[in-house]
Amino acid sequence: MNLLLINPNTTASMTRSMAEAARRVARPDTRITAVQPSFGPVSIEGHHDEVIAAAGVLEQVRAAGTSMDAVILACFGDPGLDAAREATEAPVLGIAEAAFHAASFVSTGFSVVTTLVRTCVIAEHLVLKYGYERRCRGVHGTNIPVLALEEDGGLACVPALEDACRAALARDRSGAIVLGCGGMASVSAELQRRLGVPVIDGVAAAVVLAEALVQLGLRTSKQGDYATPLPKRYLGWAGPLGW
Ligand code: 5HY
Repeated sequence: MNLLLINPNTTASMTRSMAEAARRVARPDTRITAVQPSFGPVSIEGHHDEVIAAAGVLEQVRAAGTSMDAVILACFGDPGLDAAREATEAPVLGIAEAAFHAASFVSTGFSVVTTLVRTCVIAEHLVLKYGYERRCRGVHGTNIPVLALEEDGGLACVPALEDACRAALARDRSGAIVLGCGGMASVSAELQRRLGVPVIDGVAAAVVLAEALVQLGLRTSKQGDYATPLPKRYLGWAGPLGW
């Protein structure tokens, strides 16, 4: 199968490191194409970044056309997820939603450990949107900037992440950790080794869940709100995103 991994920010090295994490868990016959938008923020750390990144997601979904069997949005805010599902029949998975699903299979309650404290509300909104308020026991920021995770594979951030995870597990009495950034994919195995509890990386979770949906022959419904957008002109720089 053909899997499109979209990094909604515009940092190519982060696209590459998430593609590596995806290929580590993908089936041998899964071909992963990793892309990022031609415009937008180098990292997504707030509402303003997210809105522009969502348009970048739509640019890449439209560019892929019908060539992909599934699409992954590799940013923990799942920017543009619903709009992307309108734009294609292929299943579209956000790494936050995928991680919440995976965590709920292995724990009665999980904690999210993420980057800047200011982004915690974005994760909390997704917990409510996806109906995980009874399983997510807390969202915790570390004030580690997204791009700090790009330096030497994020290893320098592991001690601070480990401390934040231990504090979250104790405070929330939770049984698993969901990592709140695609850039943490490269350190999830090391954190799980150190913590001894399930540590869920949304990039890996989204890959295997996407493969499962394709294997089940499931595609995004075109009945109702995920129906293809109505024919409409978009003006200005958004012109190419019109229908
Ligand atoms: C992410 N930002 O996964 C989110 C993490 C965050 O550029 N990739 C980003 O802080 O919300």
